[in-house]
Amino acid sequence: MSILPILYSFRRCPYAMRARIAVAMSDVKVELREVVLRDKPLELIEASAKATVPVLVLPGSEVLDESLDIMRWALEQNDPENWLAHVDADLIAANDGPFKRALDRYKYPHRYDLPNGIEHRDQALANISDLNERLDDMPFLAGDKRGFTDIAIFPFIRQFAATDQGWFDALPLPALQAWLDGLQSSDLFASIMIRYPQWKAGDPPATFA
Ligand SMILES: N[C@@H](CCC(=O)N[C@@H](CS)C(=O)NCC(=O)O)C(=O)O
Repeated sequence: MSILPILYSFRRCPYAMRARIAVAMSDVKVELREVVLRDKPLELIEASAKATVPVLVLPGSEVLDESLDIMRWALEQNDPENWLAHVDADLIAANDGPFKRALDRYKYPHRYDLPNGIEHRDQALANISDLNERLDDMPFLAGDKRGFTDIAIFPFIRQFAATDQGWFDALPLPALQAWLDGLQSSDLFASIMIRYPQWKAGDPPATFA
């Protein structure tokens, strides 16, 4: 058995991004196994039958298969920027629930038999306008410094922005745009977006963080 915790991840998944960011911030060493979603390894499915990413398998075989739990687990080991003091559960629930639902339909309307995603784009816009209002008053979503809430939410806003970057950039939401720019151009974000080849059983462990 590996002595390091094993993190099953997919580079472009926003849930996996927030888990990797928290793990990187905590500086806890893990073995990273890059998953291709259409070709999931048996080891992932055996660890967690729902087989979403991210999944963290701890030595001793406890399994965390929710990204927010992985973030908490990492930061409970080491939380140098005190991120756990800035958890706004309601805001994160609004992101993971209605916003994510609208984002999926905006980005992939054909998967939902929709002619286009405009209606859902505009629903999502109501949510990000609320975030912009909050960011008019303070630089981050739950205080003066980046924290758990920002990290949990921004990978999804990034995906929303990238769906039609020109449209997003033209929105009159300067506080939100500046917040997103700052987080996605950070060294921390660059460090978790390094590419790994697809993991196969028998590969030497790829360490992360
Ligand atoms: N609630 C889960 C959601 C994770 C999730 O849905 N991840 C997507 C990728 S972004 C996934 O693995 N989907 C399964 C699939 O596409 O087969 C979490 O927070 O970790």
